[in-house]
Amino acid sequence: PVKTAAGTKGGIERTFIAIKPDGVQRGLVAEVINRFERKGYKLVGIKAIVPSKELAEEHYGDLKARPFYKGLVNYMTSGRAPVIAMVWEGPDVIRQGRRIIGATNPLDAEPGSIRGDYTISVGRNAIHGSDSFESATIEIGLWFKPTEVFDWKFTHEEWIISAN
Ligand code: IDP
Ligand code: MG
Repeated sequence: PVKTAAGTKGGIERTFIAIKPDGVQRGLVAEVINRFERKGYKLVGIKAIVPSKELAEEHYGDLKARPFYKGLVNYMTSGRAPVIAMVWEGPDVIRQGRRIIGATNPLDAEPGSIRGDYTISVGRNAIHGSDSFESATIEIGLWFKPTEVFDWKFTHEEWIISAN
């Protein structure tokens, strides 16, 4: 396939997707992976991790001033279930990933999206996805070492991504 620059429409991108502890408790790991996999996106990194307070605080650094920030960090770091951290790759995967996930508040999320189908509460919305090329780059770097992200090709890539 032609490699359009990441961050431009149709470009091959990588995004950070994380199943939050409530999503793991709810048994949604396979369901989330299936929705990205069946679309044609490529899993290039995955691990279970209980994030440190520092990692969770940095990940959600832009929300520091919000009243729910402390609860959000506690929810991510409690260890009552790990976070399933993933990197997914493919054309427009950052924006498409947000569509697959659905709106932040599950009550606004479309049926057919993960949050729309499985969740009710904004404080228990099961999944995270990077919201821009910039945040995807930062978040992948925060959660993954370079050696934990893999360059690989589908043997049938030409049947998923056309050159034009
Ligand atoms: P996003 O996850 O859709 O990108 P953000 O606005 O970046 O949404 O918020 C990050 C996370 O913070 C949300 O997914 C949710 O878990 C939590 N959050 C956002 N707003 C609220 C709220 O009003 N109450 C409780 N938690 C919230
Ligand atoms: Mg966000």
